[in-house]
Amino acid sequence: MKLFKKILIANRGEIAVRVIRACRELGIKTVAVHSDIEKDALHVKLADESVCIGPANPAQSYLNIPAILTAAEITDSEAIHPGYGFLSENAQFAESCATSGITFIGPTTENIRTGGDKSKARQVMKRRGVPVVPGSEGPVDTEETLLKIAKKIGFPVLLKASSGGGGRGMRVVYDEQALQQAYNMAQREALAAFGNSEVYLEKYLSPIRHIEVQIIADAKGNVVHLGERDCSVQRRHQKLIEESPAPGITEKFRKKIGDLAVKAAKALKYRNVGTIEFIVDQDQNIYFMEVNTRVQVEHPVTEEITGIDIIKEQIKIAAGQLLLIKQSDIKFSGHAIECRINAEDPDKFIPWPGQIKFLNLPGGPGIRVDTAAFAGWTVPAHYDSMIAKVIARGKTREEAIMRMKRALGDFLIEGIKTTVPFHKKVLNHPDFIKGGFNTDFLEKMTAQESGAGTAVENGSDAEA
Ligand code: MV4
Repeated sequence: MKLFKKILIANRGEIAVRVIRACRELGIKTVAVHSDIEKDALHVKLADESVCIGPANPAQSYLNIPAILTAAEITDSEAIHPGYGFLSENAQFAESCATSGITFIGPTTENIRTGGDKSKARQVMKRRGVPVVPGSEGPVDTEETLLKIAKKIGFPVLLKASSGGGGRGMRVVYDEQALQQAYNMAQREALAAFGNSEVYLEKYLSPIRHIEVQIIADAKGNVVHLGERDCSVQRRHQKLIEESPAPGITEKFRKKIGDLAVKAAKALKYRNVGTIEFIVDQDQNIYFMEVNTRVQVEHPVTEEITGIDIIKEQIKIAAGQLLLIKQSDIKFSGHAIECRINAEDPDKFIPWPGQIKFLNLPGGPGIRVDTAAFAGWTVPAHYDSMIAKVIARGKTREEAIMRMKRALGDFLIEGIKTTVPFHKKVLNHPDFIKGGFNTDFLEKMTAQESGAGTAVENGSDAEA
């Protein structure tokens, strides 16, 4: 089967660079697109061709569908890779690509629509026997049903926007008195944020672990999973550290969550790469949360322990190839951890854009760095603050942690602040080292710090 001759990458930063690397290895020519302020960005330098698609404001450039489709047409690009964020989960964009005769490298428009409708996805799962958290069957449209379901499942409950996701548009309700007002507010907020007031109800489970499973599916309905990732180190729904395998889980649990992810993908008639997100409670019960219909930031940890290049698989499946990998071919080896390095104040997590005066990226045994940063480059204030991903692999979790600590020590940067000192703190925390913590880990860590007044040393960092 023939692959594409040329792909346009409708993204920027490290993921654009990551896609270019996969294309190089596959012998595919690449086209970068960029905004006015990014003509000197690394993805532009590395691509075979580049096209300026508009001003710095993402709405006028990286989200500008007509400009991107025009860029694809004038460069004779056969396919578009959307990366993550921006247009990657925009069903209308996927459809416009198809209309223009350009292959969208991702799932079907239908998959994107269902994935974007959290209440619908939940319904599909429930009907097909994938466990979901107790709650409403589809959106809640009257106050009577709301109260009836809340009483049945018991408080606390969680109101979620159908068009939300990733923690956006969620509201915890602790008792009956607060229910009605929360419902009205949730609907109003959902309408304002997503243009859709629909909300649904779930029992609020806490504490929980956030565990997701990478899947790959072809057009014939063959599906494999590439194991799980534990993403429980989050701050305000922003993942900061991810790892695979999930610490402390048994082979039996791993098979169970993997099989559920495959079942979920089949229920959705899913095609291409995707992630099935679950929450796991204290009793190891697994519940479906969402399907993410894009390649995720944290995909490298899975690549590191399976040896499978997820971006290449994405491209091959979009070109119509069938899966050559069987589940029994997939072997998991060692442990991988990813730290997201953001250009932010490491204590307050406020963005800290500016020019990088000096940069030493870590390397050496077991270290991979996915980045588009270089010395002299100015981190723009207009986009996401993530500037690098450091991925450490080891034969064991202990070895991966040790290597990550060494790599973070080698991550020298001057001119801007980064979250490197934060990561050093987490990697030295006894609860992180133990593994198997919940999503409340960071809150607990921060509370301990301020409570005991134990300032962790970070004075040796090179940040300005
Ligand atoms: C939940 C939950 C507890 N109970 N749903 C957050 C991201 C989105 N994908 C799903 N999320 C959650 N859904 C039920 N029924 C807990 C989370 C959750 C979370 C909630 C509050 C604060 C931090 C969190 C971190 C991860 C997941």
